[in-house]
Amino acid sequence: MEGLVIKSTGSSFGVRLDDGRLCECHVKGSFRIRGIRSTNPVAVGDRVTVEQQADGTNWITDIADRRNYIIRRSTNLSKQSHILAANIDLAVLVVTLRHPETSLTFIDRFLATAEAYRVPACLVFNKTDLLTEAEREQLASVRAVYERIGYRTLALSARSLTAADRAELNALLQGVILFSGNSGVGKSTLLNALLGTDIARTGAISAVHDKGMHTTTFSEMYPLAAAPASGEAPAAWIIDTPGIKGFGALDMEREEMSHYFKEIFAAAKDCRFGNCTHTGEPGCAVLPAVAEGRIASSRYNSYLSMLGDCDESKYR
Ligand SMILES: Nc1nc2c(ncn2[C@@H]2O[C@H](COP(=O)(O)OP(=O)(O)OP(=O)(O)O)[C@@H](O)[C@H]2O)c(=O)[nH]1
Ligand SMILES: [Mg+2]
Ligand SMILES: [Zn+2]
Repeated sequence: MEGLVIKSTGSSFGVRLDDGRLCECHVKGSFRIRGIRSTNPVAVGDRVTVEQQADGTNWITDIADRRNYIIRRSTNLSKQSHILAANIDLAVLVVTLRHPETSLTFIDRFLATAEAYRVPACLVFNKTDLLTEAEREQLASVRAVYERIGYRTLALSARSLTAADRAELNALLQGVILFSGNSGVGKSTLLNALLGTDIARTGAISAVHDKGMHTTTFSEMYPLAAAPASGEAPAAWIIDTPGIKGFGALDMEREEMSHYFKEIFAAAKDCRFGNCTHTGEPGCAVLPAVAEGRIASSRYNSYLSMLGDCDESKYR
């Protein structure tokens, strides 16, 4: 039997078989994807083959080749990595300027990772209802940084979605959509608002730390349109994921890091040396672009911090 992995708790997987039936499956301990050392060999979004044993249990026996996936390497530089989801049409990074505050470095690390894995990404700035007038201006300038690079950005309040927000989201959300971001930014709240039900659990953010409390604990995919058991595949699936703290650079080479920062990559075409890392080489075209404000300094700093990860892992 063939199906789609729609839920992952780490130890078991929810699979929607192609006839519309849902079943709980397990994976043999020895089963590993070639070439990827990850904590989870099977991820939400994977197409799998399922075999039912005589005792009624279901086992995943094969995983189809992935079109793409997003992988997160833990920031503590352990070699372990975790596949957030596979076969993604769009990664939506939900971020908040306040309560909690998403760092620009976090945004850039996420976007660079998405570029590295060729997953289209966009940004949803949530909780705009909590912003002061001054913070709204800050939001506008942060959005402008990303829009100028070519990333689509939306600003909204998931708690009170307007008809215009809904229309914009529905046009954007086609295929398999990954919702990612720090804990407490409102991923599950936005999902519920789109589905019109309180299907995903949400949780208040900590008053003491102004951070989320990791309410969502496993990844799950929700159909945006057709009912899951109707046999007919829905037009869009949204994957709600647990909040993440940070993104470490993957096994990227120093020289290729700038490929994942679109505007740095574009400016680098004019660098004197093909292997320029934009850290002081003569004839570098990126440094003047940063100095003149054509490249945001926050983006350049994020680039440097990811380069730093490469060095650390190399000289360890
Ligand atoms: N004021 C305001 N609060 C919001 C908004 N969206 C979400 N919240 C609140 O933020 C808190 C966290 O929301 P969740 O949806 O649980 O956040 P999450 O991103 O799913 O968090 P994790 O599952 O922990 O990763 C809840 O108390 C929500 O009600 C918003 O637009 N405005
Ligand atoms: Mg959640
Ligand atoms: Zn350069």
